[in-house]
Amino acid sequence: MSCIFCKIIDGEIPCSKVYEDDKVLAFNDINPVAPIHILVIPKEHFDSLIDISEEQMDIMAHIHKVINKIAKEQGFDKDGFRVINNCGVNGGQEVKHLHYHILGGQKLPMYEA
Ligand code: IU
Repeated sequence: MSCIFCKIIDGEIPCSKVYEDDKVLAFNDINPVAPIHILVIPKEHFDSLIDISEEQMDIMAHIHKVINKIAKEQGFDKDGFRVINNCGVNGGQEVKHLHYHILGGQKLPMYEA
């Protein structure tokens, strides 16, 4: 098993854990680009968003439920935050294990799509 996020899930590689349940893990990004930068990943390995079948979509609702909970715990319900999913080569995805970035703690810069 070569996936680095699977190794983090298995405890082979340590992480700064923010939240965990039977389906997802959330931890602080090792290279934060905002004052708060948390990654939320499913424990089941999916290469990316596009690799989830219709039957497997329940995990997406769960991930969003966890993002909502973490955002409230971080106090982001007051000033807002950003959620990012980079998908595939053109999306700039570097780690091939589905993950959502939660960014907050300051007014985030905009970029042109
Ligand atoms: P991307 O969406 O695949 O580009 O983002 C991958 C993120 O995973 C990136 O922000 C890295 O800093 C982060 N990360 C990490 O937190 N821990 C790791 O061991 C590795 C990458 I590798």
